[in-house]
Amino acid sequence: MALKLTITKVKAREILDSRGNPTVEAEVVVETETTGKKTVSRAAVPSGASTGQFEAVELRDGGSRYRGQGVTKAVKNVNGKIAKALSGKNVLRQRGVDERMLALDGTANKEKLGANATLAVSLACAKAAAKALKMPLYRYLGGVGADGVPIPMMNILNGGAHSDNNVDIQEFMILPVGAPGIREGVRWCAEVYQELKKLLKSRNLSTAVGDEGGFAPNLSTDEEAIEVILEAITKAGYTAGENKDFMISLDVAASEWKAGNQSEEESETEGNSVVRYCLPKKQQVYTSDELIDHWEQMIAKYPIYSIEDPLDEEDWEGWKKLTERIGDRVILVGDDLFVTNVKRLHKGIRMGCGNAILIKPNQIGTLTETIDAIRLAKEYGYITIMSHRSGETEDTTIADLSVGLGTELIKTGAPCRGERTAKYNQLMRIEESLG
Ligand code: 2PG
Ligand code: MG
Repeated sequence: MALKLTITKVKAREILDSRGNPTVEAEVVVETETTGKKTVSRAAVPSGASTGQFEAVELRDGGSRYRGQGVTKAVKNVNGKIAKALSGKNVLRQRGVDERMLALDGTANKEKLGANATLAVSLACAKAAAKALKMPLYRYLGGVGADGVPIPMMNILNGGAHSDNNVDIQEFMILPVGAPGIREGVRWCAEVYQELKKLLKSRNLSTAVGDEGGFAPNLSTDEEAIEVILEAITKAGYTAGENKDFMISLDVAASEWKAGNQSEEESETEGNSVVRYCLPKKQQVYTSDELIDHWEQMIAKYPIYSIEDPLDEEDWEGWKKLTERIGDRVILVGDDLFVTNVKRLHKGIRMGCGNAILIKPNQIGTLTETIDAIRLAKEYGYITIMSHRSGETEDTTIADLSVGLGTELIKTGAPCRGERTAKYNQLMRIEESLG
């Protein structure tokens, strides 16, 4: 007889995220048919600041309560429609559960139910299934395939929409590529982080932190951020470069830099990309082609492992050119470009845009669709990176997803702020249990 874990209750509530904004937490109760034993699990969803235009809809209430950010509508959707639709379903059929929610919503971007409502339930279902089977979530998701822990990308200097300083690039990350595992990797990163704090202090620069726990000082150029991080790596006793201890990664979040289209005259030259960029803080202007040159110069100058969203989410032609130009030397990560969406990833694969995808479950709204995006990426040799959002909760599910679904990397902020360290701490526990 097939095992059945019946969903007997689905319930949501409004809780706070790390920026003090409300978000959705869902609770799912399942009953093991053979024993009648009940298992409860919960999951909370995060929220972005530099949100991609093509992400699934995060349903917010509007009005004056919580300055319009309330999620009572999404909570109501879980407690009403979703609870009713899932009642009695077998939680082990994750795809069936998620497809039921997709059908109930009926829109392409989940605007009716809200991706915050669907994802909270979807993840809580997976966690309930794993718990009822007495398995860690990563093992339930990955089976015997879950046998490694990803390399962390720690965002130790924040700019862009994540901080109030004058730095335009959103994230400067360090990757302990030479570390023998996550425990050592976390230690190396934390040591560099503390060294960076000391360095900034000695230069009378701010050591206050941004949304993701990285420092957010004012600097004269964005390149200075890389220089000071490289100095901190050296001061901490490590080396930076290919086949060394550390590499650097950037998240440009260039969709935030888009400044409108070029005039017809400007775009007349064949092959010219039509997107124009303006760095919001420094007010520096680039065409797409100039920005492509800029990234080529940057990777020649610094030990850069990857650049995320180096161009706008609609600058497909620019992405194609950039990938042709430097895709053999650096990882080019689509975040706002792909939004964890197989349709957009398919387009990127077809056109030759990027060679890696950032995986944010709340960009798409269900676990099943997240798994589909990872599968497609892997099929075409794209690197996969599990990711947090700038507004997070203490929920550590993405740590298990990264191991269970086998993403090569994970980015979940600095080794600072509880909602960030919770994920790294969970990865260290998982590494220990993998033996
Ligand atoms: C990003 C993320 C996470 P946000 O751009 O990659 O670091 O930021 O959640 O604000 O979209
Ligand atoms: Mg990003």
